[in-house]
Amino acid sequence: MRYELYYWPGMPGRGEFIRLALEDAGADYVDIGNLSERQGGAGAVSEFLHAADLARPHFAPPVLKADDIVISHVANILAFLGPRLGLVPEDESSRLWANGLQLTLTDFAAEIHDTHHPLGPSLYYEEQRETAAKRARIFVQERLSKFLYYFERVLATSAGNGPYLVGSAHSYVDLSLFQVVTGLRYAFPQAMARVEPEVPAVTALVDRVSHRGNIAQYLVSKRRLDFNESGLFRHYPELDG
Ligand SMILES: N[C@@H](CCC(=O)N[C@@H](CS)C(=O)NCC(=O)O)C(=O)O
Repeated sequence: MRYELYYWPGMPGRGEFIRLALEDAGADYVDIGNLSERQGGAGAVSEFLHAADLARPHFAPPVLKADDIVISHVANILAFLGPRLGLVPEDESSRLWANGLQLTLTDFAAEIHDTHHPLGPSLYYEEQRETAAKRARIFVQERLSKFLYYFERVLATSAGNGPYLVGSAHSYVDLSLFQVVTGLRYAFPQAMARVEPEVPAVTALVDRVSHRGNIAQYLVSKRRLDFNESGLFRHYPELDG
């Protein structure tokens, strides 16, 4: 099975949550948006989203294609991939728990995005700087620690050699929390330096994930894209109060 990932080129963005699961499991996949121009490249994602013959059009990437199954939304894609890649336990209650945690990360990601785009994605950051400064201040003072303390609390119940978010084994949600914390360290280095000592289990999870065989190799490969100011996690020093 060769999976096809449709996501905007040149940035980790929300596509990275899917890449990490595929990479961790050593799955065969094509990152369509980052193919060379000759191979279809950047325009392929837009073409795919707007194809007139799609019976079920999708609103926004990431979109994953697995033969004739086409899925959008990070949490939905991971709920599909988790069992197939061995990245979630088998029982229904654990799968629903994993999906709930992933949806909390979806909410967290939306709030992180809104620190630099509080008025919406159709305006440039430069057109909403003042509102962004207010929004980011509240995010840094209240929301950042509230979300991280929540995950710390979940990890306090972790069994096994974790810390793990779901039961006593590594899961796709661990990979996504790794990505969120890594992105936050890039976007808000000062705020994270203050909060991280208070969430040692979260930090330990990030460390554990970064040392997993396939992930460690992926992180130093060309497939791992750098954070930048086009993506979800952006570093604007003025927002990192
Ligand atoms: N809830 C969706 C959000 C998808 C999303 O916001 N995608 C962004 C890129 S990261 C996009 O292209 N949005 C286009 C738009 O909102 O108009 C998910 O979790 O995948």
